[in-house]
Amino acid sequence: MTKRALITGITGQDGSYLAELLLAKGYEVHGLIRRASTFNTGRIDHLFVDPHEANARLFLHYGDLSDGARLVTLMAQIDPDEVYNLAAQSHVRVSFDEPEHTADTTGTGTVRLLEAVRLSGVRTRYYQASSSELYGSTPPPQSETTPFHPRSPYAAAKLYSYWITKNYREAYGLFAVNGILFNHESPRRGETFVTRKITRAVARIKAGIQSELYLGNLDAVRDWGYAPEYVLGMWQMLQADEPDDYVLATGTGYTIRDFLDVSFGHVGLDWNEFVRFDERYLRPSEVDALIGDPSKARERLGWEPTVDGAALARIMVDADVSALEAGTAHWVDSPQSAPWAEALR
Ligand code: NAP
Ligand code: F7E
Repeated sequence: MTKRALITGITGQDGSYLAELLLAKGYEVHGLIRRASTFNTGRIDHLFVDPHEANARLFLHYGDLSDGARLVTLMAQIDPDEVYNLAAQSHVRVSFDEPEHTADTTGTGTVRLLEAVRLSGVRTRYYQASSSELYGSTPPPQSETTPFHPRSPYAAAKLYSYWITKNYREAYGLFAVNGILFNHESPRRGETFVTRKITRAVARIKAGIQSELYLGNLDAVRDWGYAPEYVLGMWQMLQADEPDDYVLATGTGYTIRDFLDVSFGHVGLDWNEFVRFDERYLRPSEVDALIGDPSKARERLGWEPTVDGAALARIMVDADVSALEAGTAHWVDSPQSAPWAEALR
């Protein structure tokens, strides 16, 4: 029997890698996509197969986490074996500018999706994209038993999602899990997150088309891993015998300065010559240090990350340099414009 999965946030970094993984495992994959005036499918264009073809296994559906009725309809239509809720307003700094919108999508959106599971009566397993931002100001190392202290509207919204997921597990017996994922990055990372902002700038400075890079706090510590390894962990959580919550992290912390050292150093440049400070990138309340303890995922799921922050920086710089040279700077491996135009309304 072919398994069916529904991914919200399929057009995002993680959604695109998860779709690849599930298709490779033989799943039929359904993705929720927001209608926009321009196409937002750049990260999944390379997976396109015309849905009229018999071998098509990836299908997109318009919907939004703010539209509960649509979620119920889709859930009943698709009848998925697994649901991955990756959709969110995921930018921490932006959540201070748009706290209400962030609460609506990153927080309330989760209960709308859980209600869609419950009301449609589908028998499915549910993955919730929880975050190391939940720990906020609680010092590292952070594990599944570390107390939470969120420091942003984003983290507060994710805290609600974490607990409502647990509640649906306890109240309704749903196979629902929280993946508490520490920062994970890739060449497909959004350009305004600090790692990608840096590696893109390295490529552009090396090519002579950018001369300065404006950043905020360089002292924060993050535990950066490689996104394709983290989506494997998501899938592993849904294959376990019992639903539970797991931390995914590398266990190694780097400062932004460390990431700058490796990234600029990789192409023979000194970041001190190019990086400038701009206070607009500071957060009203910062998360100083996140370093995860992934022992539980290693022991119970066999999940093992192999790429640490330094290796990641080199992967991302190499990808941004090649993409710039090839003239495909945006999504690296999918230069064509959206082929979905023929397949979507
Ligand atoms: P991302 O690249 O920002 O992708 C977010 C996805 O959510 C996009 O597909 C976006 O669609 C979609 N989305 C946003 N608002 C929506 C709405 N109202 N209705 C439906 N879809 C909506 O995020 P990511 O890095 O892949 O992260 C995936 C998930 O893991 C997020 O929930 C994030 O908060 C969480 N997380 C990420 C990390 C990390 O380090 N990457 C760590 C822990 C947790 P558009 O393409 O149309 O914008
Ligand atoms: O910031 C500092 C900034 O925006 C990392 C999301 O995926 O991971 C991500 O959240 C650090 C912070 O990621 C700039 O102050 C300095 O200390 O790349 P970021 P994040 O806030 O850690 C968690 C786990 C998630 O769940 C989120 O969805 O870098 N920083 N200068 C900067 N950050 C940005 N964005 N831009 C700067 O110019």
